[in-house]
Amino acid sequence: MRMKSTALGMITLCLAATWPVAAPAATIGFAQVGHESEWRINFTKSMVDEAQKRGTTLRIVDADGSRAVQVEAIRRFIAEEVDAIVLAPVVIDGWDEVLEEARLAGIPVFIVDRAVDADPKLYVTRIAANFNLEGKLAGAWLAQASLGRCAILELQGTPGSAAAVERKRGFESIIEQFPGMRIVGTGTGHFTRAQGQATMTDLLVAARDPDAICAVFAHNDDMMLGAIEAMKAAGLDPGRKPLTISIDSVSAAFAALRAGELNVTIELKSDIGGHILEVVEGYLAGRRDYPKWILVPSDLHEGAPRP
Ligand code: GYE
Repeated sequence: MRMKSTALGMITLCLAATWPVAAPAATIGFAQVGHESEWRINFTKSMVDEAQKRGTTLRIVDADGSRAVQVEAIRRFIAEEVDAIVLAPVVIDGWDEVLEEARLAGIPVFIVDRAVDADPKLYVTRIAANFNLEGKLAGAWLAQASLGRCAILELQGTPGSAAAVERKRGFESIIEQFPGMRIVGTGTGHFTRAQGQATMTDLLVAARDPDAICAVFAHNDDMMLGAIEAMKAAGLDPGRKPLTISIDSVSAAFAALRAGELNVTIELKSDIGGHILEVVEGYLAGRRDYPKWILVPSDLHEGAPRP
């Protein structure tokens, strides 16, 4: 009896040594920002679909816009000994301590979408679009459409988030080249439709002459869709005056483009789950030559056909 089981054990060992053995499916913890916009919901879905396709176990925490919840989620992922952590951070700052904890536990971290200001040694890479370029594209479109003369209202995304900071910076870097272009009112709409509408209502009340507003720039489509309602309620004709520019290219924005209420939306791909998991699993399989920023390219969509 004993002899038999030893022989069997040896056979098993031999097989393991000579046949390629499939790597066990990875378990990945994903700390997601929340569900504030159509873009975000599409992004979460693309992660779920892609994980399913690959047989990857994905544990998702929806932080509902809270950094504290994300920090707690990362600590839980570390305690659960996941193979990798994917962090889509709400805001830029406040990550060093928890990322150092992940490093000490030997768990690689991948930053996706918004950026962090943590020491780059604490994460493998960041997979994201160029938010600054998106702001510049929006500013350049408006400079041409208004011939460099425009009083602008701006709806900003979540304060302290890389998407809001960089889109504002990129947009301003273009309009400050034109003495006739100016942001005359600005406020945050936290990337949501409801707050975009509320903030635009306030900005229009505060504007000395709402009819003189030449354009509205919103850091995402959802806020713009809310703002369009506020503009209409104030008797304005969005898409004609003011001109309307936003970012994301979600399906509801295309409907607004077709209705002539939105002039332009800068595309930010949300189906990036495949791209992200490809990198994470490549790393887990031993690949180490990733740059610190893997760029997701932007694109531009206009409302009206060119003459
Ligand atoms: O534009 C917005 C979302 O971080 C780039 O977050 C992302 C932004 C996106 O809620 O719709």
